[in-house]
Formats: sequence, structure tokens, C-alpha cells
Amino acid sequence: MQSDIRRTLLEMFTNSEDEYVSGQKISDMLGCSRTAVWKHIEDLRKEGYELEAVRKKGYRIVQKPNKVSETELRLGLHTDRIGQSIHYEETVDSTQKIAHRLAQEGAKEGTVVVAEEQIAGRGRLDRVWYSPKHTGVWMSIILRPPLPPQRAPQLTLLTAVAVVQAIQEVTGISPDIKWPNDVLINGKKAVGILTEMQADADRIHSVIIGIGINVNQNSGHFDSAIQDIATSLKIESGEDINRALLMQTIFAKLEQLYDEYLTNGFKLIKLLWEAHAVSIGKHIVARTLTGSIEGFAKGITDEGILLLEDAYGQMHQIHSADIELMNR
Ligand code: BT5
Repeated sequence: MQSDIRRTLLEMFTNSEDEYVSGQKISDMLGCSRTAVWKHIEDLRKEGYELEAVRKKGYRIVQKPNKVSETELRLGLHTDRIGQSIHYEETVDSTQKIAHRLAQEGAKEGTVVVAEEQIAGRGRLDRVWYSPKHTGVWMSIILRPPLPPQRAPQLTLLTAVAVVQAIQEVTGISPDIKWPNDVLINGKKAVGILTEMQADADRIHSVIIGIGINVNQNSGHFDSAIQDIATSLKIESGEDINRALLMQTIFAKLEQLYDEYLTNGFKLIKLLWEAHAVSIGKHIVARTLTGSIEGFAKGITDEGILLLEDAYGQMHQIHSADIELMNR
């Protein structure tokens, strides 16, 4: 209920742009006392909104928070499932960890865990994922596809397409995808996607899709370990990006593609993925847990597995690897 009131309040301020909204008008609209209005205003301040109060005029928003508020995420959300249940946290170890727990406890499909900061964000093989406060999108989405476990890798590719489409729509930038899970802009990593699942031998119980996006970091603000390989949407577009809008757009694109996938299979998703893929049709080195293979990336299979032809014409199916593009 509290969040419904905050949402109505924010709508009032948004609709009146820079004008003051009187305390009386707010209390009439919300049907509550002037003291209660003051409490709701204080709640908004706690969420990071800077509100100016002027006697006889009323209240006005001077500055929105640098962080993404839960209320803002709900406002203007146009999905049926993804993002309808949001667990918003300020600081967490990893949103993946929380999402795994929620999934085990029976959380609904489309439940999202969002954090402003992760202190133990992780990539594949437990690598570190740097997730500084208020600058990125660090979130995990729970899906429950009625599919066998071997189809889960397709969801990584599907997510990459959804993220690319959302970035295009919000920023105008057109990123590339490097198999399987990197989204690059001008050759640098702006997004990482981590797909994990809870399943038994023939059925997926849940897939936890972790999405990490560098959004408003400035150049020079990355950890030295990734300074040369990472970029952000702000660096590439030259503008501050609205993170709530970006997340909402991802939810919408993801839901659209996921519904298409569940109804018609992987075909269209594969085509869309290939249209953005930089690693296909190139000479690459694939570093797997068991060794490196150099060759020509022929394409992906209908399951989303990478096909690599080595110098002897032998074809390899790569399920998981880090890919380096060769300059030739
Ligand atoms: C990934 O792993 O790219 C998957 C990253 C998924 C992160 C999300 S954030 C929300 C959710 N909660 C989590 O705890 N994780 C997910 P991988 O392909 O293994 O790449 C990891 C490598 O990317 C690291 O070894 C670094 O070299 C690099 N890296 C780390 N942080 C980065 C960042 N912020 N931007 C760009 N590169 C980064």
C-alpha cells in the first residue's frame, strides 16, 4: 500500500513538472491528513528524492535520486510477468544468490532482484563482476521455462538479444554480441550475462538470468583490473542514462522474445542473435576449461552451441568458452 501511495505522489509531481503541489491538494488526492502527507514526503526523501517545501506554495521535486527507486521501476512498466514482482536492495553480495533462494522458495516467474551495489558480484566460473554503487544495472531474473535442461543455453543468447534491443532503444547505440554472453560496444565489454539453473535430469525448475550493465560510469572510474576492457553506456553515448527506463525496456523486450521462444522455438531468436554477433565468420581462439582451440567460427547450432572449424577442417562443438577474436 505504501508503495501505491508513493507512486500516486510521484505521478502528481511528474504531472506538475516544476510547479509546486500544495499540501492540501496532495491530502485531497490521497485522502489523508496533512500530517500523513508530510510523512509520505519524508518517505520519498528517504528514497533519495530532494523535495523543496515552500510555505503557502507546497512541495516540488528539485532532484530525483541518483539511485533507482522501486516506485520508479513500477511506474510505466508494461509487462505481464517480468518485473511485476521486484525485490529491490541497496547492497547485496550477489543478486544471483538472492534470486536462487527466492526461486527455491517458489517465487513466481518474472520475479526480479535488483541491487544498487554488489559486493560479491560474480561472472562465470566464479570470476569477479565489479558492480559499484548507483552506476549500473545489477539484476537477476527468475524464469520457469517448461523445457529440458539442455535448452537453457538458448536463454543466454535470447537475453543478449533483449539487452541489445533495449540498449538500442534507450541510447541509440547498436552493441555487438560476442558468443556466448558478452555485449560489446566498440570492442569493449559493457554487459555480462550469467545464466544459472535449478533443474533435475529432464526438467528445468528455474533459470536465474543475471544481467550486469555498466551504465553511468565515467572513463577512469573502473577498477584497474578491467580498465582496458570495460566501457559504459555513458562513455559511449556521452549522456547520463536513465537506469529505471533501461531496466523496464529490458523487461519488455525479454518478455516479448521469451513468449516468441516458448511459442515458436529458437528459430527467430537465432536469426536476431546472428544479426548482432561479431564472433561468427571470424578467426577466433576459444579457451575452454580443457584447453584452447583456434579456428574459424562457422555459426551456432539450433541449441546455441558454437561451431568451430580448426585448421585441419575438423569441426568442434563449443559449449562454454572465452572467445578471443583474431586480427586476420
Ligand atoms: C560475465 O561473466 O560476464 C557474467 C556477469 C554477470 C553479472 C551479473 S550482475 C547481476 C548478477 N549478479 C551476479 O553476481 N552476477 C550477475 P564472465 O564472462 O565470466 O566475465 C567475467 C569477466 O568480465 C571478469 O573476469 C572481468 O575480466 C570482466 N569484468 C568484471 N566486471 C566487469 C564489468 N563491470 N564490466 C566489464 N567487464 C567486467
